[in-house]
Amino acid sequence: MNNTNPIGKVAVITGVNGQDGSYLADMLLHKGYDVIGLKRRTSTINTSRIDHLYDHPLFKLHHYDLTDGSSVFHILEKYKPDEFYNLAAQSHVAVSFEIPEYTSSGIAEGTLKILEGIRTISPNTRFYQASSSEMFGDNTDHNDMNGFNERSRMLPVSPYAVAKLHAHHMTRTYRTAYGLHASSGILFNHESPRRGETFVTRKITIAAARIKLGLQDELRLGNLDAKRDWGYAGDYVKAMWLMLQQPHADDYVIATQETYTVREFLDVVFAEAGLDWKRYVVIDPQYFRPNEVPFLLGDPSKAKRLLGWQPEVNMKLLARLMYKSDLAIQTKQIPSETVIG
Ligand code: NAP
Ligand code: G4F
Repeated sequence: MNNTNPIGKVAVITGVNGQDGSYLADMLLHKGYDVIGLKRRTSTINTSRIDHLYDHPLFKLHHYDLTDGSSVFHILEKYKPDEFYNLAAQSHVAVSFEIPEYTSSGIAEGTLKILEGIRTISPNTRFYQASSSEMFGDNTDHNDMNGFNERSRMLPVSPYAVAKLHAHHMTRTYRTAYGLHASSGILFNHESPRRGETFVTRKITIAAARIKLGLQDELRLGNLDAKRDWGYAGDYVKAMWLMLQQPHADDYVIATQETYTVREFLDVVFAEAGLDWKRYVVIDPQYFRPNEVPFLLGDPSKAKRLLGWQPEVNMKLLARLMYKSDLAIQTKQIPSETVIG
């Protein structure tokens, strides 16, 4: 497509300005791909995660919306990409209870529109679907001692998770019915300094940094007992790419196989800050959800065996690196003479 493209491969990424989209774009550009990033139109600019890519000769940005099938058809016609990564979603579980129809149609029907487009316009395009560990839902009566795997029961308990399960099965259906190279990554929670600011990890690391700097004096949170298998987004985008390099498409769990409570995440971050979180955290009922997923632990054995993938960053390292990043960001926002501690 581009004379300067060293490997002659084209990848499309929906949700390119999101956390994962930005890491995946960085990685694919580094490998020499032409990257076609798709983002929705917003009234204010929200491209901070990809601003560093604007002048990259292999990077192009187009407007698109999950709810607009014509936009994806045009992209498929124009580029006939080698790989298509579907990362766009209203990805906040709690918000999905407030806007269930929008969340659901974007994820479920939006994914179907892409699969139909690939089937009819560009059937050799390899497809990646961003499936989620949230699909396992409230599954605690099932004793998957090593964690949930690709065959574990799925019992989603949020509009977000139900829609993701729809898209997950649709991806498998297009694989088996039409022979598309369509894979799903069942990714457990993954975080980074680029994580959205309303997810619990980033909310905690920003608050700890601001409390340390005297800019904030409390942190309002919901359920501290929920357990999550938290990994690093930079590790997880490598798994997405590996899935599309396999001779056959399939589904893979991507996780660290370690689980911690929100409380334990607080312990690590506030210890790094030299603070006691119990002095600052206020439990606020507004952050409890109509349904909760109490426990997530993933078993990534299949990905280790078949993709050669394994995580390099564990929760404790991740929490510390996110805190340090937020401390640096928050420090820049105040005059240096007022910094304390
Ligand atoms: P994220 O930071 O919230 O990014 C989501 C992206 O989707 C953003 O670019 C967002 O655009 C875009 N988007 C939302 N609604 C859209 C619409 N109607 N049309 C087009 N684009 C839309 O999420 P992430 O953490 O990178 O996650 C990437 C994908 O993996 C998501 O599908 C998520 O559900 C899934 N996933 C994430 C995790 C995790 O722990 N991070 C785990 C499992 C699965 P705006 O910036 O304009 O909102
Ligand atoms: O950070 P969270 O909002 O992530 P959640 O709900 O696990 O979803 C994330 O991971 C999924 C994969 O399993 C993705 F599919 C999804 O797109 C998203 O990336 O909440 C984590 C836990 C929950 O149990 C929540 O109830 O933290 C608890 N929590 C407690 N206080 C809070 C808060 N969560 C948020 N967002 N804000 C709070 O104040």
